[in-house]
Amino acid sequence: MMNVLLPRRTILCDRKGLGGVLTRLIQPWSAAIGGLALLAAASLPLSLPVVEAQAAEFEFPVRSIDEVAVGAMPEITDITANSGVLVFTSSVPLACSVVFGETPAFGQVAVDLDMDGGAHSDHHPVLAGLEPDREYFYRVQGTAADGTLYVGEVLTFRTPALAEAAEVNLASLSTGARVAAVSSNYGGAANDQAWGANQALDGDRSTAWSSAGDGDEGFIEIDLGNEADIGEISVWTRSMSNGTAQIFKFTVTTDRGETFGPFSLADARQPYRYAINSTARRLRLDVVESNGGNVGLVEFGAFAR
Ligand SMILES: [Ca+2]
Repeated sequence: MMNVLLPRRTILCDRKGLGGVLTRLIQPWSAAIGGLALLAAASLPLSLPVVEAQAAEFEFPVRSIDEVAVGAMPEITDITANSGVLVFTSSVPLACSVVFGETPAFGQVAVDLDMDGGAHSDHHPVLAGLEPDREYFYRVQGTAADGTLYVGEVLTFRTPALAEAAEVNLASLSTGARVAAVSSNYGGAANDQAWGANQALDGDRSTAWSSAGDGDEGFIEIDLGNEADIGEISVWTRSMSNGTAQIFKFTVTTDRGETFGPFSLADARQPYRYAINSTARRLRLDVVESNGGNVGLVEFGAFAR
């Protein structure tokens, strides 16, 4: 890798090909830095004001990476909770890097593992050490053998959350559960209509089962489709801004006749989980205490032990 000795003074570079000439400021440097470090150093915001170029011996061209993208723009693929891979094919061999981080100031750089100190055309640097469920900013940069620096736009991607998702909700419509009985649905709706009981099993926080004014008489019975060893249930009560429809206490009874609870619900903001440790095919939730009205559930869940 060739080191570049840069003097302690302002260095300016033209950035053409990204919608006109944008001159960016890189300063000050006093030590020999490697080409990759230079790439990282070039990760200054692209929105700096245009200033006049000087020090011709230190000017170098900066162009859009669009100009060397073959067919598809660089993109992050195979994103897991902890890593991602940049896939990019360039028409010009490049020493390629990706600067990335949780802010547009980046802070980390990934390079091709198979770079072998040279420029090439098939790039797949791994962005490692990511945190789950975070947004990341990144920019692709590559240096060609003639010194041209190709730079992409600042883009973002998001890592998924860690796999709580691996836990199967046995009381979900998507896993074969169904509503066996319900005290009522608001407006006489069928179970699969708005406010119908299915909406407590649909995995959607924007929908809810609402009874038709059942208050403390409200209940819902769920058939899991198969007998299962159940460790916990989760209950998310609905509520209304007029101070009704919220369940405060409930019991759960299995088709084997075991009753658990009463359990208390702290609020209507989220689901709460309760251990029942039982074997059952059907689970019936009975409201024990509420503030009356159209009680119901945003979601109900059951999880294997
Ligand atoms: Ca729902």
